[in-house]
This record gives sequence, C-alpha cells and structure tokens, in this order.
Amino acid sequence: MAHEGARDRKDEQLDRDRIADDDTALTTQQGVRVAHTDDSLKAGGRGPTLMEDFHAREKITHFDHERIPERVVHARGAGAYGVFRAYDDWLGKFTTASFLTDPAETTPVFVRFSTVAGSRGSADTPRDVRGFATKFYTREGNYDLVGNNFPVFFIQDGVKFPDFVHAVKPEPRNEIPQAASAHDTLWDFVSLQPETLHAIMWLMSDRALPRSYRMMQGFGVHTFRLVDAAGHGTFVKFHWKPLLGVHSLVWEEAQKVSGTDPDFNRRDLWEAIEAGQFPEWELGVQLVPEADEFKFDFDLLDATKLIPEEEVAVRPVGRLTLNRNPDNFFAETEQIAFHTANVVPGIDFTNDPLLQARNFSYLDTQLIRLGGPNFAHLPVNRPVAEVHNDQRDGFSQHRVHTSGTSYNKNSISGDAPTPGAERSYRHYTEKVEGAKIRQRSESFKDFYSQATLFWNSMTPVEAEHIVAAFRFELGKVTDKGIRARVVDQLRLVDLGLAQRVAEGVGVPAPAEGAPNHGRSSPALSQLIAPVRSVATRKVAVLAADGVDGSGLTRLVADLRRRGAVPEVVGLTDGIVRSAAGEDISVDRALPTMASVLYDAVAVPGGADAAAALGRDGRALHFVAEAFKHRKAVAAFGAGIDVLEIARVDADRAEGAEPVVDLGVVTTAAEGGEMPDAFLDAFAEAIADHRAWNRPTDGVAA
Ligand code: HDE
Repeated sequence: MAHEGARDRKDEQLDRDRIADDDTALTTQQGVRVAHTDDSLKAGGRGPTLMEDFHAREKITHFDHERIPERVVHARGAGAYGVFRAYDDWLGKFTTASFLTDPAETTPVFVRFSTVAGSRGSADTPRDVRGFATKFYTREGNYDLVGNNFPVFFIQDGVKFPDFVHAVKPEPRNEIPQAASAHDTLWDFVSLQPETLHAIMWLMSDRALPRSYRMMQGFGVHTFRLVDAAGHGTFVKFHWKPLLGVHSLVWEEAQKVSGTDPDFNRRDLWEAIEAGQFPEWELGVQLVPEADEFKFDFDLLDATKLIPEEEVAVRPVGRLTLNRNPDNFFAETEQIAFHTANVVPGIDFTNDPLLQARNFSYLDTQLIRLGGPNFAHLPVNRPVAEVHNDQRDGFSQHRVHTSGTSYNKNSISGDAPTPGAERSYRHYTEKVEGAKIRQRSESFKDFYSQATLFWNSMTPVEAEHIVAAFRFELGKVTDKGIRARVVDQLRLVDLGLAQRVAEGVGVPAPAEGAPNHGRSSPALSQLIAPVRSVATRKVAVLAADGVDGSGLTRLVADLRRRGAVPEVVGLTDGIVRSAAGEDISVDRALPTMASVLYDAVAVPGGADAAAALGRDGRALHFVAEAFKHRKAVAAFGAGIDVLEIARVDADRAEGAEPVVDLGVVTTAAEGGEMPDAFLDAFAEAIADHRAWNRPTDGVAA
C-alpha cells in the first residue's frame, strides 16, 4: 500500500503485474469459469471421484506445488518498498553512481530484514544477527547492498561459510534448537575458530536483540570500492543509521516475545508503515584513499574487522525512507533475490575473500530457490532500467523476444543488443600478482584486538548483558570441554570477561589472560550517546471501570501529539466506563497482550479502576514486569496504589508535584489537575528507552 504522494518508477512498473480479484468470477488457470468449488466431481453423491474433474485436479496440483525452498540462511524476513535520495553531490568526486550523487534523483528500493539461523516460520526475536538487504532500482540497473546489522562477520573466507552455518543451525540429529545459537555445535566451532570471536562479541551484545528493525544500524560489512570518472578507486564501508536510534530488547523480554508475538519485528515494521510513520535511515560512508590501504593495524580485506568511526568518520550521503508495504508477501518479500554482484557503474568489489565467495553464492542459490535462470523476470526483481541481451529460454521464460538473432556479433539485427554503449559497467583495473596458494594472509591473523576493542567500548550495563549472554549460551552447552575452550579463548579478549563467564558456567576461571590494549571506540556502544525519541513508542494505558476519564484522555492525546502509540488496555475488550460516566473504547484486552509488547506502561487515576486493577493478577504482573524490564512507568492519582501493590520500588508522589525516580513518574493529581510537567517527565522517561539506573534482580540482564 502506498502512502506517499508521488509514485516511484518501480511502483508504476508493478502495476503491470498487480491482479485485483475483487468483483471477479472464479476461473481455472485457463480462464474457464468454475461453477462450484465445494465438491469434487463424483459418480453419485457417495461415489468415486472422477479423473475428468480438471478443476479439482488443477486446484490440488497447484496447491501441492506452492512451496519453494526457503533461504538456506536468512529464511525468515520482512520487507518493504521505499525510496533513497542523495543529500548532495559530495560523493561525485569518488563515484560515477548517480543515485549516490544526484540529489534530484529518487531511487526506488526494496529492503528485506531477516534473522539468520531460524527457519521461515521461526520467531522474530532470537539472539541472532539481522540481515539488512537493500535493492536499489537505479536508472543504471539494480544495485544490491546485502548487509547485516553487525559491521563484522564470523569468518574471513567464504569457503568456511558452510561450516559456520552448519554449526549454528540446529543440531543435525534432531533439529534442535530452532533459531538459537545456544547449543554445542556452534560453540564447538567458535572454540576452534577464533576468527569468530569479534562477531561473537556482537552476537552476545544487545545488538542481537533489536527492539525494532526500524531501530537498528545496517552495515555493508566488506570494504567495497567506489570508482570515479577517471577510473580511480577509493575504498568504502557503507553504514545505515536509523533516525530513531539504536535500541534493543532485554534478553528475558526477547524470549517472552517469541511466544507472545513471534511476528513482533515484522508486525512493527508493517504497522509503522501503515500508520505513515515511515522508518528512515541515513546512508553513511567511510572512505579510505587507496594510498592508505596499509595504514591500519588490520587488513581492510578482512570482514571480521571494522574501521573505528573515531579513526575514519562516517559521512552521511543520503536518506532511505520505507514508505510502502508489499502487496503480497510471497510474490515480493519471499521471491526477492539479492546478489552481492549486482553492482552499477561507480561501485566495485575488493579482494575480500568473503565477498568474492558471496559473489558466487547469491546467484547460485537463486537457481534452486526460484527454480531456474529467469528469476530476474519476477516483478520484484525486475530492474527499472531497460534489459536487453542474448540470454534465451530456460524455465518460466517471461519475455517474448522478437529479434531474429540471439548472439553477438551479428549482422542480421544490426549487431544489437550492442555491447560497449555509454555508461557500460567497466571493472576496476587492479594490478594483481601472486602465487596460486591456499593460505590465510598473515595480515588476517589478529583475531582478538577488535573483540577487545568492542568489549572495552561497552558501558557497564552493556557489559553485564554480554556476560549474562555468554553464561546463558554456554550454560546450554552440554559438553563442559567446549565451555572451557570458549572461556580459554575469551581470556585472550579480556581476562575479566573470561573470569566472569567462567564463574557462571561451572568451569575453572583462568588466572591469566592476554594484556588488554585499553583502547575503546565509543561509537560501538548503544548507550553512550543514544538517540532519544518518543516517536512510535508503544505505551499501554491500563484501564478499568471507574477510571479517571479526563486524565486518561489527556495522557493519550499528549502521547499521540508526541508521536507515540498509546493503547488503552482494558481488563476485557469493549468499553470501560469512566468515573464520570463516559464510555472509553478499549484498544486491547489484557489477556491478549503482555507488557513485553510495549515500551512503557501508565496507570491512570480513578479509585474504582485502581482497585479493580490492583485485584487483577494479570494487571499487576503487567506493571511489575514492565518495571523489572526497566521500562518507563507512570501513574497518577489513585493509579499510584497499583504501583504499590505491584511492588514497584521507586519513590512516588504524594502531591500534585510530579516525582521522577528510576524511570517511574508519578503525580497524585488527576484529570485537569494533572500538571504538564508530569506528561513531560513521562515522555522523557520513554525517550530514555530504559531506566538503566534502576536496580534489577538480574532478570533484565
Ligand atoms: Fe549471505 N547468503 N552469505 N551474508 N546473506 C544469503 O542468499 C553467503 C554474508 C546476507 O533478504 C543467501 O538469497 C555466503 C555476509 C543477507 O534475501 C546465500 C557468505 C553478510 C541475506 C548467502 C555469506 C550476509 C543473505 C541465502 C560467506 C552481511 C538475506 C539466500 C561468503 C554482509 C538476503 C540468498 C535476503 C543470504 C550466502 C556471508 C548477508 C546462501 C556464501 C558477510 C542479508 O546465498
């Protein structure tokens, strides 16, 4: 569904394939109208079914063939269309790719977000990397930036990818556990393959539990190359920065969300776009002149390394806005085919061995997934640029080529389609030499420094979460020898980390580790300089009969005005009657919801309502759980009593003057008496995302 004024070129192109079935007659695939589809054709009411029932056979046969292989990794995803626009022509000095340099150009895009390990029907919130794949339908052909929400990967050479994926996927004998890394094979692999450690630090961090696809960064991971008009190259790393900031769930919450709403991230993306709250990211670049290729203490071709932003700043170059949900999940989100080798003039590869393997794998995988070489004809994959070549035939050929030739050179068709036209893609001319050798470069062999850099850059809360994650994951590993080997590796990242993890998983704590280099990169922390915003945050406003209606209405209106998404959660569905006798519609019934599906909770005043909520175990659990997960909690008037019963342990207001303590915001005033400062303070607490200074019993870690 489109929500923005002008339609882009891709949207218009899709009109050719959109089929609306409203007000139509039921037909077979051949267009023959079907009279009746509830009974098969039989010899007598209770007799055998007849072969000649072409409708039943066609219907069932098609159904039998509805499934295609799911992606071998990144099987579960959600996607949306949008647009990309460059801010200015600043990058024009480095690349000829006009979609990155012409601010007058609007480039349609499709973005697919995904988890990696789980199968298509798994939940959205396991501890996992998230895919962030963008197809730019540029005027010069499709450009795919197939990235992740971590800037580094687990392995350095693509030939190890099948090993890594087999290790992280469910165990081969019983296919347990689904969508989880907490099992023996993954950690066995990690303990034996230390190049994984840097990405493993990210995987144990809050980055692996995004609150929303709209609130995570994206990274191209590899070093790519921009190429200017004269053919000169510049190394580039691509970054996506969400305008809403980077925010995560806490682990217990993520686990519970897997049950209460397995579609949590998918739904969130869909609903935000339907509501016109279009998610946005800035595209940023880190540029490195070729002359500086060897200036770093790591190799730019090593995808387990990042360039610290403090060393090379990220320059914003444009903005991505997702503004349209797909019409059909299968046709679009499932059938979209990304490929790292889909590049356009001005963008090229480097010799990163992981990238080189990907340039083979993505085309190969589509052949089995989409059943043949013509998947580029599928509506979602079709470029908006013109396509002409001599490739012919194959399963599901959609094009009716009218040319009398399908080879080059030819004299019959005027040598068309003709290679070498203006703006043809020309590979970057790189001089290479070397012996044919199966060997890892020495420059790739520091596996620990950047894992340490990441660890050193965490705030105490983030570090605590990492320790808890290691303890959880290794705690699920049945082989104690594997646990010990992982701890032994962590010793080389940071001794304190290794000791804290060891203590939790019943293996001897190491006494000595490698010296910590002491360097940090504040940009790696989510909490040092967070983007604070109330926009799109979901707030549960608990209500029961006798609620302070004017206070509730004021609170809800105020949250909406600030861009938040308040929902009145009643003990049952329908309406609640306020103390003054007005009817207030309930948006959600408590038994269908859980605090883990909200960013904050508010308990309005009204003595009878507060008494009813205070007697309801679910309502009390809702409030207590939100408090435990360090979310913003507000109460006014008699609503404060509910906090008391739910054992929300923070100072509470006794008069109208608002009190803010540990992210708990209260005022004793109700209705029109409620001070604006109370509403302001609640909004501030929500914008904080969590009250990190609130003590917890370890559950929020
Ligand atoms: Fe992928 N990856 N990958 N990957 N990857 C696939 O392609 C592969 C890697 C990423 O939403 C597959 O169409 C190899 C890094 C995303 O459709 C497959 C290697 C990064 C998606 C494949 C890597 C990614 C995929 C499975 C090591 C981050 C989902 C289905 C050499 C920069 C795209 C498919 C979507 C999907 C192979 C490593 C990101 C099998 C061989 C590094 C976001 O081709």
